[in-house]
Amino acid sequence: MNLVVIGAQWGDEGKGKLVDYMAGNAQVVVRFSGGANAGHTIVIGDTTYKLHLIPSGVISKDKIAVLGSGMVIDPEALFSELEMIESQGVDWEGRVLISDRAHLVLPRYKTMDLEMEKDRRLPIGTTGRGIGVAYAEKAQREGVRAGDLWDSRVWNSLLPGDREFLEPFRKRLEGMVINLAAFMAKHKKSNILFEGAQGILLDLDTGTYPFVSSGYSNAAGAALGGGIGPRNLDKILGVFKAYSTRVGNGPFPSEFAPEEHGGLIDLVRETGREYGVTTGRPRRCGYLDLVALKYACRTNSIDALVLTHLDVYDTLKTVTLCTAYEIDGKKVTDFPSRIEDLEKAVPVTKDFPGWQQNLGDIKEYQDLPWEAREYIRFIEEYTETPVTIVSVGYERTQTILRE
Ligand code: 2SA
Ligand code: GDP
Ligand code: MG
Repeated sequence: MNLVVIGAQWGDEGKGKLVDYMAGNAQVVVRFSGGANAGHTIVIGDTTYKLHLIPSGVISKDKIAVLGSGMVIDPEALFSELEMIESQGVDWEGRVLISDRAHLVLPRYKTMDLEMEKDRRLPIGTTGRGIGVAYAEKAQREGVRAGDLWDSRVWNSLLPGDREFLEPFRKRLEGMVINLAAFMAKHKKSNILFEGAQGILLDLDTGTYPFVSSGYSNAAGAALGGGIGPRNLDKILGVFKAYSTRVGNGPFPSEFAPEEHGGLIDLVRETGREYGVTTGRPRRCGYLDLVALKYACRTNSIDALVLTHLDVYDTLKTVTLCTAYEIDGKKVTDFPSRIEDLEKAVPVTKDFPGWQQNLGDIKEYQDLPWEAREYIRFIEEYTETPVTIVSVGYERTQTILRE
């Protein structure tokens, strides 16, 4: 079975943790988009792995981890990440493969990214990893793909500086670069897990444009960036948190007001460790936004939702979520495309009684307090999508499977 895991909000929903957990049933894990802007955290016992480019499945010994065609790969960042996981005891040799169609990030893209950001009238708050430039070069048909390192026609057409930078990687990447479509055809009987990056509200097409990243975070990207056709995607899981976060600029209708609930921001940020894995930036925090989550379900064919960070709300007397927006005096439940509307939107909220107990050790769904189950029931009813997995802590073991 081919399973897709995507972020159903603005990223950092806990995709890394879930992919590592689900990798147990897969033989191959394919990251289908993004680059070293992403930060996926996996905690196993005392060890914390912070991955940016390498698929989260790499932590499990016998899995093949593929960097897919939809990715933009900074080769320097890739090798420093491989060294890092190696120093943490992960034996990756022979298990990390790269699509020959994946694009490479050159050092000058990172400089351009930072410079463009300075000149923008509406700064995005990019991670400075050259992501937007790499995808722009790809769209302009000026990009360099991993497989092009051995294409003499392309190689000879590169700028001398770019060739000089890439030269050592021709050797280092040799043996890692594959024809992904052929690989997928060969593995058609395997269970393949497709790992998304960022979240659907940062997707170039379905996100809050222009405050988005430049890859595909939408589930549809799993086919394009993963080397298979769309009918071969069997199941789509959308990961979301019990609340919302966003790093960088752009509209965030359910963002906590600075004075909200005497420190709800601090509680969420500190308990949920809401700091950027790549840049260390504090993440903006807010209520769970069901208008946005329903939009994610609609535009990604999400079969089932995975709720994470429920434990972060353990101490609250009241748990609140957003059910609609009020825009110019009108109630809106369809996620708008206009930034102006999203900025004007006043969240319409609904309160639920808090459970006020620790969820971290609970293993069975029916052992969750009724207040937590009621919160989940409402989310399912609103989004018309079942919540089949609940995460109650950052450890691999703190995961409740419902079915
Ligand atoms: P970019 O660098 O061009 O992709 O930035 C464009 C926008 O996309 C946002 N973005 C992210 N949002 C959440 N998490 C991301 N990964 C890191 C993490 C972020 C970090 O896991 O914490 O460390 O800051 C990620 N990557 C890109 C970005 O903030 C811009 O709003
Ligand atoms: P990703 O980008 O979606 O993989 O998520 P990140 O790794 O950027 O951020 C998620 C953070 O939350 C990481 O620090 C995880 O270890 C942590 N985390 C994941 N699931 C849970 C959970 O259920 N509860 C808590 N408290 N933390 C979690
Ligand atoms: Mg992240």
